[in-house]
Amino acid sequence: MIGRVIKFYNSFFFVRAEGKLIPCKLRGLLKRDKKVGSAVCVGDFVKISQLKDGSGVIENVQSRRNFLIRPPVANVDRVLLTFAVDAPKLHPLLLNRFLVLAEQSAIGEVIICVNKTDLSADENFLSEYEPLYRVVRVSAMTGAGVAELRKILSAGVTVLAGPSGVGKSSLLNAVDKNLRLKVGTVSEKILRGKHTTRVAELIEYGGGFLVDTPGFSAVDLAEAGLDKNNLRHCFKEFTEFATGCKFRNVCSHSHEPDCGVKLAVERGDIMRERYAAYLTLLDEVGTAR
Ligand SMILES: Nc1nc2c(ncn2[C@@H]2O[C@H](COP(=O)(O)OP(=O)(O)OP(=O)(O)O)[C@@H](O)[C@H]2O)c(=O)[nH]1
Ligand SMILES: [Mg+2]
Ligand SMILES: [Zn+2]
Repeated sequence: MIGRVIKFYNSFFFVRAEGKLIPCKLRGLLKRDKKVGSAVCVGDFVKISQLKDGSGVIENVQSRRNFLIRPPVANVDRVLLTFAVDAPKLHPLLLNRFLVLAEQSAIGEVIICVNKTDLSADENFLSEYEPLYRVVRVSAMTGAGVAELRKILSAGVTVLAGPSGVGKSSLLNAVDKNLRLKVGTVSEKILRGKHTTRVAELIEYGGGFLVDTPGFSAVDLAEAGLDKNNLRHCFKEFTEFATGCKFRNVCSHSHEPDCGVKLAVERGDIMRERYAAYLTLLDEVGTAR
C-alpha cells in the first residue's frame, strides 16, 4: 500500500496509510544508500508492505514534487515564512534569503507571515512586498489574523520557517490549542546544538499537515544548490525585464551594460531593496567577474 511518512522516531519511519499509523523500517536496499536521511524523509509518499506484527517495510519512495532542504521535508505545498515586526526585528536581507530558498526549493505557494503585530502598529510593514507575495499579519498573543491563518493551513503540507523567536510555535498553538508545542527557545537550542540533521514532523491539522521548525538564521545558499547562474531565477519579478538585457539569458544583472533589470530598478519598476539583496546574495554565491 501507499502511505506518507509523517515522522522519524526511534529509528522507525511512521507512515500514515489507510487510516493507520504504521512504524516502518527501510528495505535493505534503501538502507545501503549512504545518505539514509535523504533516501526517505518526512513528506515522502512510500510503498510499504506490512508484516505480521503490524509494523511495515518501506519498499520504495515515489519521486518528489519538491524538497525543502532545511528542515528536510518532501512534497511541500506551501511555506509560511514567519517573521516578527519586532523582537526580533526583521531585516530585508534575511527576508530575501528565506524567499530565495523557498523559490529555489520550488515550493508552489510562498506566504510571508508577520507576527507580533501587537508590538507595533506599523500597518505598512512589508506592504512593498505585497505585489510579489501574499502577506498575512497576525498576533499569536491577541489572536489577530489567526482565523485567516487557520484557513491557509487547513489543506496541504505547510512548513513554518523563519528565524528563532519570531513565534512560529506560538502561532501554531494559537491555531490549535491542542498542539501544545514548546514555546521559548530552550528545547530548540538543544536540537540545534546536538543534531546536524534536524528532524521535522508532519503534524496533522484539518485536512492537511503542519511542520513546525526550529528557527535558524543562516543557511548556506550553495548548499541549497544556488550559484551565480540560477540565483536570478529566484527573483521572480526580474523575469519580465530580463528580456530587455543585451546579453539575454546570460546577463547576471550586475556589471553588464544595457541591462533590462538595472533599468527597471532605475525606473522604480523593481524594488531597490530586492535588487540590493540580489547583489549581496550574488556576491555570496560567487559573483561573475
Ligand atoms: N508580543 C508577542 N510575543 C509573542 C507573540 N508570539 C510569540 N511571542 C513570544 O515570542 C517568544 C518566542 O516564541 P516561540 O513561539 O517559541 O518562537 P519560535 O519562532 O517557535 O522560536 P524557535 O522555536 O526558537 O524557532 C516567546 O516568548 C513568545 O511568548 C506575539 O504575537 N506577540
Ligand atoms: Mg519553535
Ligand atoms: Zn540584465
